This record gives sequence, C-alpha cells and structure tokens, in this order.
Amino acid sequence: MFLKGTFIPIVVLTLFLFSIQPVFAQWNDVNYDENKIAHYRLPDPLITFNGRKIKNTKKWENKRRPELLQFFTENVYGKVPGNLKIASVDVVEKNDNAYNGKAIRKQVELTFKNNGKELSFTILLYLPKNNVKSPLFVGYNFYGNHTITTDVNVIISEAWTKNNTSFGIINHQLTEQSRGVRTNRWPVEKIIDAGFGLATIFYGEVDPDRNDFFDGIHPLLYHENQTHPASDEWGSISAWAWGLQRAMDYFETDKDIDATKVVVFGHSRLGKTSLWAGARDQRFAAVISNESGCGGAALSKRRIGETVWRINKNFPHWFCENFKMYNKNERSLPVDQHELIALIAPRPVYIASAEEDKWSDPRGEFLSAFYATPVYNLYNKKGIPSDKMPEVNCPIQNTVAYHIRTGKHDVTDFDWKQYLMWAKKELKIE
Ligand code: GTR
Repeated sequence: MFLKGTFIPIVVLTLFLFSIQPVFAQWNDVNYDENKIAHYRLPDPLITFNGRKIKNTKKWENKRRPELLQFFTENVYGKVPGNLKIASVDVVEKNDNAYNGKAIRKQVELTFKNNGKELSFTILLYLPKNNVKSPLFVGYNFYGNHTITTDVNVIISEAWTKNNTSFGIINHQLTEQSRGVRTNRWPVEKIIDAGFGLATIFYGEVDPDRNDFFDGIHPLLYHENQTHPASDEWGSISAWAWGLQRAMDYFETDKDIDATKVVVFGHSRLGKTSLWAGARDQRFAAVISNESGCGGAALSKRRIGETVWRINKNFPHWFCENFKMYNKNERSLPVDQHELIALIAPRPVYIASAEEDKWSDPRGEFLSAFYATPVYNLYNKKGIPSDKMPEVNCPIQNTVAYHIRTGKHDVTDFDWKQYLMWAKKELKIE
C-alpha cells in the first residue's frame, strides 16, 4: 500500500533533482572571472543609512562612524556580550638575553574569570634592548608561539590545535616537533633591528578554531543556560579581536612598551581579525591586513573567489549568525568591506594581496582601500589615488597603503620589509 502510493512520486522527484543538479553546481561554482561579476552597487561611506551626506570629520565621528560600527557589530562579526577585564597578569618567564643579547623576551599570561570559568592566554614578547619604550607589532599566530622562533625557551601551548602532519601536530596537541616551523613568517630579528617589539599570541588559546562554542572565551560571558552566542553575538573572529584588545590593555601597563604605537597585524583569517580589532578599538595606532580576503578587506558584493555563502558554510563559527542572512544575498548588504577599512580612519591601514591568491580576491582588497579613501581625505590623509591597481611588487605607501606581490597566500620577507618601512614612516619612528 505504502510502496504503491509513494514509489512513483519518489522516482519523479529523484529524476527532477538529478535534472536540476547542474543548475545548482553552476550556482555554487567559484567565479574567478572579472567579466562574470554581476553588476553591483557599493554604498557610499559618506552617506548615512538615511541618505544624509557627511561633509566633515565631526559628522563622520558622531553619526556615520557609529552607525557603521553598529552594523558591523550586530550583523557581521557579532558583539561581545559583556565587559570582561583581566583578572590577573603573570610574567611567567623573562630574559634579557634573547636573540644574542639584542632583545628582552617576556612571556606574559593573562587570565580571565567569570561564571565560575577561567581562561588564560600567553603573550610572547620580544622587545629591543635599548632602554626606550618600544613601538610594537602585535599579531596572532596559527600554531603556537613556539612556531615563530627557534628559541628553545618559548613555552609550548597546551590548547587544542588543528592537526597538521607536516608540522608534526597530531591528537590536536602541540609538541617540540613544531618549534620554529613558522619562522619564515616572522622575521623577529629584522623587526627588532628596525626598533620595534613583537608580541604574538596563539589564537587557539583565545578561541579554538572549530565550530563549537563550549570552549574558548565565549562561555565566560554566557548568561544562565546559554550554550551558543545569540544571533547578534560574537563569532570567533570577534572573540579573537577581543583577545587583541585585552593584550592592548596589558601593553598599556608595560613600561617597556609605547602603547600609543601598537600596530595590529594579521594574515588571512587573522587579517580579518586585525581589521576588526583595529576598527573596534582606536587604541591600535595602525592596522595591517595581509591577504585577509572575504570578510576581511575584500569587497563582498563582487562575489569573486570566496563568497559570503561559502565562508559561512565552511566556517560557520567565524561570523555572527546574522551574517548568514547575506549568504548568496550580498546585494542586500547595506555595507561592504571598504566601510570596515573606513572605520580605521584616520589611522594608517595597510592592505596587502598576493598575485596567486585569487581566493582572497586581490582586486576586491585593492578596491576596498580605494573606496575607503574619501573618509581618509576628510582628515586630509592620503589614501589610494586611483582605481587602477599598481603593478606587482610596486607598493603604494600612503596612510592607506596597498601592495600586491608575486607569489602565493603567505607572509613573506617582502611583506614585512614593506610593513616595517611604512610603519616607521607613518608612526614617525626614528
Ligand atoms: C581559508 C578561508 C579564507 C582564509 C584562509 C586562512 O580556508 O577560506 O577565508 O581565512 O582560510 O585563514 O588561511
């Protein structure tokens, strides 16, 4: 009876689904062709949501900047649902003889407590030994502080880590085997020689990069019976940005650091994070986004390379739930990522791309810098003067800076050379 009644409809439905499958496949294909971008309109950062033109910095600061910040907070990255202060600071290790006597090394553990729960993360600091307060780069690393240096004294994190057999990471635990595996991305000595300090934190200590909300910092701010952030509350990017802000709280208390000259840096998902931290917290003096792509510097409305739908599907925990409303629906987004860059104004911002990193949409990253420029111009700061992309390896280094270099998705010596030169100039460091 049951079979008779349902067999034919099921066959018909199956055949139908098969026949439309190519349509869906095409829909989900990644576009890399500039000529196939559907027409889109970018919102003007200097026109308010209700159509008012912003003509001066006062109106920008009192009206437009707050409404944009609120939109990004509630609909893209998610708000931090409470005020969690550092409960204790513990200098777990300190040495004045790092890098052949060039640098001071400090390993500083910050602890947070709430709801009967506790979380700690450790900042690894290298500061030039020169008796002046150091300007500083701060940025997260992907695989633990001990991966950025061969220095045997750097403590190995016990936090959950993504497995990576080429780095000898199995069972989600870091070991001695991965010490120094990321030195190529962190030219510590060159940073020290340029007169900067470096602070880095393993991002997994603040929130492990997996789609669950039981670990990391989120549970410390849950209200009773809450097990998941609300639709407008923080995803992981927002949590990581929060961690950078708490590191900044610490820098303000460290007499060896010039907290007015802290450059927040990040690559890829951590570049999305540095942008969001820099937008949210004006204490960061300058911001660097290295190949941050979708949800970072790249314009969402171009829908080229990684898209909003794809990023939310592959990484459901990065953004807030509300951002999923814009899956395959970027057209209805009342903002785009150039306005995230504009939130950093008038502070210096550097956006960098790599030629082979099509997934991150280099042109979309460049255009964000270009379309944020009118806000910098309000402050008489120089941004990106034309919508023509520069040649590869020919940086534009104004207060808004941009380069596209040859090569792949990575952080290279070329990138750091530019960042050091530009940061010295913009922050007026001798
Ligand atoms: C990719 C992701 C990008 C980027 C990158 C990374 O898989 O699609 O948005 O964040 O990871 O962080 O390395």
